[in-house]
This record gives sequence, C-alpha cells and structure tokens, in this order.
Amino acid sequence: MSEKKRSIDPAALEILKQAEEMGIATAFDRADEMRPCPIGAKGQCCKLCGMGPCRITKEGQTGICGATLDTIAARNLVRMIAGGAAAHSDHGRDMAFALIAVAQGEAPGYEIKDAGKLLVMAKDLGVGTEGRTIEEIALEVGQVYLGEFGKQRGEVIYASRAPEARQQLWRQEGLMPRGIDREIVEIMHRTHIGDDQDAEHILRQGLRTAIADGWGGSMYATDISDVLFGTPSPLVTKVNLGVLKEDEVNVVIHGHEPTLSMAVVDATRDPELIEYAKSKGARGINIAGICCTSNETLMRQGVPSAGNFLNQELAIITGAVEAMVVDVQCIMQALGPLSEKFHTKLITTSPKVKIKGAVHIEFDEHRAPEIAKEIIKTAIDNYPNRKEARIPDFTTDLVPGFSHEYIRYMQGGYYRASFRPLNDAIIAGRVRGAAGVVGCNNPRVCHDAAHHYIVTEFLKNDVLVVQTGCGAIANAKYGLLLGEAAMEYAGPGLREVCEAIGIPPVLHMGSCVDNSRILTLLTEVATEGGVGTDISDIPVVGVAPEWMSEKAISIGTYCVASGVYTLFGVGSPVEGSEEVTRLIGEGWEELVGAKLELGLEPEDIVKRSLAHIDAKRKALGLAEYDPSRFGRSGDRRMEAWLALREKGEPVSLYREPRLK
Ligand code: BF8
Repeated sequence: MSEKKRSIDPAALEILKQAEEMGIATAFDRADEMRPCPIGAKGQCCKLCGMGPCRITKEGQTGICGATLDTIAARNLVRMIAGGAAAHSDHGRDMAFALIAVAQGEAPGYEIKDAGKLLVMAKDLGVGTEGRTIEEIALEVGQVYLGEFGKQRGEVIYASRAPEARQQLWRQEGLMPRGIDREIVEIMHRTHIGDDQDAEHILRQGLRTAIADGWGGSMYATDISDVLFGTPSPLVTKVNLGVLKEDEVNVVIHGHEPTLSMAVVDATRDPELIEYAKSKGARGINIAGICCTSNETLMRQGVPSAGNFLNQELAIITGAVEAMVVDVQCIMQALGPLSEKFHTKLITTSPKVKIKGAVHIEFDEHRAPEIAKEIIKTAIDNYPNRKEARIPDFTTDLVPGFSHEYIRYMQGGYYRASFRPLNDAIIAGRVRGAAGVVGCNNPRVCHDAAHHYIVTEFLKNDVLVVQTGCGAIANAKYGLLLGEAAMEYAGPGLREVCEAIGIPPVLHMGSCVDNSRILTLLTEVATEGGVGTDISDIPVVGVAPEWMSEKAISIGTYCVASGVYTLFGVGSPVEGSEEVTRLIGEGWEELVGAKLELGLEPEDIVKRSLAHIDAKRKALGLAEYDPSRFGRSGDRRMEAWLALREKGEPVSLYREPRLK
C-alpha cells in the first residue's frame, strides 16, 4: 500500500516516511503485513471451549458441540459488547471511587468544580440535598453510583433519563438493565459452552448490556468527570503532532481516565518543576494529549492534542517525547519496544495495566499531586537524553467543549436556554438532520479519510454533526471544528444556523464515554417537542466509520437500543452469518426502532444516512429538504464573502472578504 493511502494527515505521512527511513515498523506496516484472519473477521470462529476452536466455513457445518454459525456469530458479537461495556463502566467505577475520596477529604489536589451539576445528579439519583453540605451530597452520590455496578435487581437509575416511551419499550421487551456488572457477567455466562443457543435471545442480552453502558457506566463516568473537573464549554486550542515543542520537555498523556491526566496537567504548571526543567536546559514543560485522554484535557484545560489512536506511535518517532504517560485502554503494546528505540520513557500508571518496557509509577487518587510530580520529574530528568528530534510543522486550531449543557445554553443564554432553536431549525429544514460521527482509527483503512469524507458530505447536505473520541480529533486536524468551517463546507441552511449562533458545524462533545452526552442531547431534543416524542423519531444517525475497538461495538449497540440508526465502516464481525446480520438490522429495527449495519463503505454510509434522515422527516410530516430556500446572511461581510464564492472566485477560509 502506498503511503498516500495510509493517512490523509500530513504530519502522520511525514513521520511514517521518517519511520521507513529509520527501519521502524508501525501499526500501518503491521496491518499491511498481516491480513485479518478471514474466518475470525466474519465471526465464524468459536474458541469458547477446549473442543475447538471450531471454524465454520461450510453451509450446514456446526461446531463440535453442535453450535451453529448463527449462535457462534451472535456469541462473538455480544462478547465484544461485554468487553466494551466493561471498559467504559470500570472507568465509571473508578470515577465513583475518586468522587468518594474527594467527598471524604482524602484526595488532595481535587475538588468539586461543578456543584450545580452534582445537584442535578443528586436529584436524578434520589439523593437528598436539603440542609447537607456539598461533600455530604457528593459522598452519597458516589455511594449510589458504586451500588449501581453491583446492583442485582431493579433498574439502572439513569435509564430513567431516557424519553418515557423508550423506557416503556425497554421494560416491555425485557431490555431494561438491572445492574451494570450483572449484565456484563450474564453475557459471559450465557456465552459459555452449553448455555444460550438462540441467536435472537443472545443478541437481546447484548442490547441490555449496551444500555447499561450508555445509560449507566459511561453516563456516570461523564457526570463525575464534569463534577470533579468542570463541565466543558468551548475554548480554543490546537491539534496535531506539531504541538510538540523543540525546546521544552514534552510529556504526552494517553489513555482515558481524567483523574490521572488532570493531576499531571497541574504538575506541568508547578513553578518549581518549571525551574527544574530549565535547570536541565529546557525552556519549560509542554504537555499534549493522545486519544480520549486528549479529549478530556482539550475540552477542559485547552491542553493541545498530539493526535488520535494512530498518532500514538508517531509521537514517539518524532524523537521529541520525554515521557508518554498512559493509564487504560487503546494503548498499543508496540509502544513498549518502540520507546526503547528512542529516549522516551513509557510510564504506566494504572494498577490494571502494565506493559513490558515501561516504567510503572502507580497512580492513586489519594496521593495524586505527589505522583504527578514524580512523573513530571522523571520526564524532566530524561530531557538531556534527547537526541535528534523531528517534529512535523503541522497544527490546526479547534474549538472543543460542547457539552449538552453548553449546547442548550448557547441557544438562548442564561434566561432562555433550550433546544427550541435547534428543533425549529430541523422542523423548517434549515438543518436537515443530525449525525454523531464517532469512534476510532483503524489501520485497515486510510487514517482519518472516512471521518473527513463522511463529515464533509454531511455538512454539504445540511446535516449538523457532533463528534467524540478519535473521530473528533481527526476532523479537528482538518479545520472542521472551527466556526469558519461552516462557511467553507456547510450547506446553506446549516451555514445560516452556525452563523447566527456562532458555532462550528461540527461540535466536539468529548471522549468516548461522553457519547452518553449525545444520548442526553437527543433526549432533550425529543422532549423539547416538534420532532417526535422518542429518540427513534428524530432525523438522526450514528456513524463509526473507522471503528476497531470493542467499546465502539458497545457504543453502536446502545445507540441502536436508544433508537438511533447506526452505521459502521471497515468490516462486519458478523458478516459470516446472514441471520445475525438480519437480526441486528431489520430485527432490531422491529424491536427497538433502529438498525445496526456494519462493514459499509463511506459512500454507502452517506447515502443510507441521508435517505434515513429524509424518511424520518417525512414520517414526522416535516417540510421536504430543500436547500434553495436558505443561505442568506444579515452580515454584510458574509454576504460579500458568499458573493465572491458564488462567482467562483477562489475564497479561502482565512481570507477576509473584500468590501466595496
Ligand atoms: O475510547 S475512539 S481508538 S481512544 S476506542 Fe480508543 Fe476508539 Fe479512540 Fe477513546 Ni474510543
């Protein structure tokens, strides 16, 4: 595969060339060298007991126990959901422990930053607030959250945040999750040899577990992060490998849980450590993020992002990273041997994650500032070991931080905050619909290309886009998370809305656990009125064009369970079974009002999404999409800019429109 097809990110391409010259292999090379196992890729392999692994490759063939292809494919899919839900939810559990430690005054360096949000959470959880201190409320909220993981009966409490009709449907169909851990364990039990053998029945447990992730573990993780570190609102920062600095100590934070990264960010601002860095010949300490840790710190402290999933190895290959500090999830094992080829110290911090070749400095929220300082000191001590550094000169500005609270606020300010303007824009057809384009990178497809193509096509077609995870970082690199992008890419109606509110056409809503924010946003849209009463009524789609992780599969499944038609790129892990493909498609549409379609090409994703959005508009009796009705501006400079563009003059995003 030529390098041109490997990525559309110029910084990534530059470093890949450098890696080739140095004889260093990356995930891009390993993906070229090792084709996916054709049997496993399609869900046709069962390795759940010692009689196998059984490979089902012929019509009518079964495993040694008699398991059919449909049973095997369904089991494999729900085990992926269990893995993804476990990762998100265990993250949520650790956030609950952190909240409790803060409430008990045992977590120096942390504080309750958003008490208002804590009170909203307390109300939803049934925690009394009258006459109690914030710490007392936080303690009980934390304890209720912890109880949610091990709960055996009843309902996951935040599921009551879903629209009423959705909750009824979940109850009626037996999909309402009882406790988060219980649902995950039940998948592991049901998929053990000799248990649940009916594909449709197995898949139902996949839905229930995914709901426990989206409306449980992930939503708890998001809420506690906001309480402890602040609910995001827009700010300006930068993205791509060019955020690393030639003359400073570069610390890259990578992973997912914000407890560690926030403490490390604080430590980089410690005057004593800055002086210490200077004593080693550096001008200061520079911090940058990778993956979802980056999303957490981008949107709260404006910490620049060095990139997404496929940028992690490339950051080390610049030779400019003194320390890469990791916690959990999406950390390639390749970082261990790779860091040994450079001076970079790979520092693992989670009691759950050790990597050969890494230094382990275990994080504990009870001693966060002390540990964070030790980490930064380790990085500073490593600065004199830096040899040649080649940092690609590419950065782009972006505006992250659109929490659903801020999205409501921006539509009316403090006194009239609501979702009315957005709903009215959808009803009028200015905004044709909305799309959540989320998820990973995958070296099996061109890095960032599908994210960029699909999102620019949506914008052209007046579809408002929200993004999280590595997808958000992808399009940030290409300028789509800036207000100017509306002028350059958006169709006429969407451009009007973005111009009037002053927002980018692509709203960054956070990390992967923050897909829960999208669920809350959709609920607010549904309850605001005019576009139906349930999420499945709204003209909206969910897309993961470059997915690779089990978390992505869990997210896709809870989106579907919530009523959002969801489309994935790359490949389908159930392709081998027509029946399972039908069950998660038409079958789930009948059951929960939305389909999950996997392994689609980007062009097909756009085509199917727009058709779905138009069909939902029609079902709601809304005006047919007609972009010719919109596109005027009340701003003279904007009109001039648009007139220039109309004449076919080359107008740039950054060029001032000429006024006569
Ligand atoms: O949780 S998008 S590659 S970093 S799994 Fe991982 Fe995928 Fe990135 Fe965040 Ni989400």
